Amino acid sequence: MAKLSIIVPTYNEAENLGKLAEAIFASLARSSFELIIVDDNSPDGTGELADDMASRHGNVRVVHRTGKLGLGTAILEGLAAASGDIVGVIDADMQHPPELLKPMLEKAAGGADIVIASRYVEGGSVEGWSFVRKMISKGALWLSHLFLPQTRKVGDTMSGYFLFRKSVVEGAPLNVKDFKLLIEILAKGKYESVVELPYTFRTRKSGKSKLGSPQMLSYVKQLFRLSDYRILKFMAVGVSGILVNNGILWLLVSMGILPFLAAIFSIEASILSNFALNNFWTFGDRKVGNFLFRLVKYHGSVIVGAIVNYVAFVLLAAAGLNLIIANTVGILLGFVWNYLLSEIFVWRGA
Ligand SMILES: Nc1nc2c(ncn2[C@@H]2O[C@H](COP(=O)(O)OP(=O)(O)OP(=O)(O)O)[C@@H](O)[C@H]2O)c(=O)[nH]1
Ligand SMILES: [Mg+2]
Repeated sequence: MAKLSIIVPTYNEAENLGKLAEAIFASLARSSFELIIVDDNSPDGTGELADDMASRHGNVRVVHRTGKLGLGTAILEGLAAASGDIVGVIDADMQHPPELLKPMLEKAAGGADIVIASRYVEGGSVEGWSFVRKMISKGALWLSHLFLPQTRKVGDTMSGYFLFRKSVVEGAPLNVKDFKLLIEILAKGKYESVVELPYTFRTRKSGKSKLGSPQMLSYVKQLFRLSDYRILKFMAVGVSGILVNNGILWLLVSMGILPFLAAIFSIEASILSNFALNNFWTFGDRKVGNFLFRLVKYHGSVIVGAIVNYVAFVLLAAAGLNLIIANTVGILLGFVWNYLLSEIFVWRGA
């Protein structure tokens, strides 16, 4: 069987590490594996405890770092030290059941490129989380699916407990100043099959959690970066559309064309320019379906907003408002309409 390198990042886990190691040894008794503990100079003596374990077991190694440099880079240092063909990551605090390692390793040995211990597939769950923490986790999961289509088939993209073939990440530039390595691997790795095994994420029994709002911010930054800043591009295109719409309206009216005719052309021009920019820039990496069909679909998705824009413009202009102001109000109303339609019609909840 292929060799497994298990990376355990630790910061102040002295109360947990012994138990964890014992459980891992029990679960993998008949497999070839090494345990790599990456400790960030924990004040509670986790590092010394790890050294002691390494002196008693030939397959335990310790990477000492100078201070609390973060979970993401700790795992990467463990990865650099790993000699196995399959690499695993597990938390030290017993929230990840070590007995699942055996079935996970079997899946990997059976050909899966990535094996994820998952809270969000049939049979998985979380224990003792507040409503707010559940919502944050679900929201974060939803964001990863929204931004990174490669992750959409994965139920628990935020898992910190997973195995992968080392070949999956060979040549992939893993940039984990941010902290969710699995998402980085799903976005940049080379893999075909991903398997998820359910587990229950237990409450922490000893030690303290190290998570807070800086991690959430760095997660959002990670998604922005991995999605090639798509949402920001989309917003920039929206702003450019306002300029195109108003610019062409102004041009046509100053050439003597009647405003209610000019607005039709200016609105259509902004739809076309938004489409072109989104097609070749925002979504330039996605060539799905035929160009003309995409153009038709885009019109379908913005047509009602465009009509709202037009009607508002005609009414406000007829009431004597400055044409550019009338049109800008129309554009914003069209946007609000599109949003409301999505909220209460397209994605209406139960
Ligand atoms: N080396 C290293 N390990 C870290 C660092 N931060 C966290 N860890 C370890 O990473 C694992 C996960 O951290 P936790 O604080 O348990 O995060 P969590 O499980 O999402 O949060 P809780 O549910 O509150 O436990 C644990 O094994 C920690 O000891 C760090 O800066 N450096
Ligand atoms: Mg934890």
